[in-house]
Amino acid sequence: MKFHLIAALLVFCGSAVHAADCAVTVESDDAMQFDKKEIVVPKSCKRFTVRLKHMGKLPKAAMGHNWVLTKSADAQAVANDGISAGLNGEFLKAGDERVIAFTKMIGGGESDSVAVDAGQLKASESYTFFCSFPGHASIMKGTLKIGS
Ligand SMILES: [Cu+2]
Repeated sequence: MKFHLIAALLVFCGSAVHAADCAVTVESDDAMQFDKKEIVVPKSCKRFTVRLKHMGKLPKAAMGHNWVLTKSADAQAVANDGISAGLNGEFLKAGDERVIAFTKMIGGGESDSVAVDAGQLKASESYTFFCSFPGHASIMKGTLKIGS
């Protein structure tokens, strides 16, 4: 069992040297900020993993953050429609098809990650990531695009 795990790690590390980095870590805090305004997904990535970390101390009921990806044209409406879903509903309308990917809502000291199906993203489209906690999206937002 142990041998297989080590072998798998070696294969993973070996290929990672040549492959594009198909993951990013986004940090958030008690000051309602993401540490990134732009994320570029390498064109060669089929899956792109976003890890969201909350570096603050406040609980999610007071300063919750999530990472939601939509087309830029949909971002504001998705944020508005999510308010009535409440904290238990991740501040996202249930089954909202405009949402491409999202992490759960987290509080201080917590983290979550989500794998984005990068194959469905278009280089010609404008994508926006944001936090859907009420009032946060106006500050906690950025753009995501496909790299060359
Ligand atoms: Cu937030």
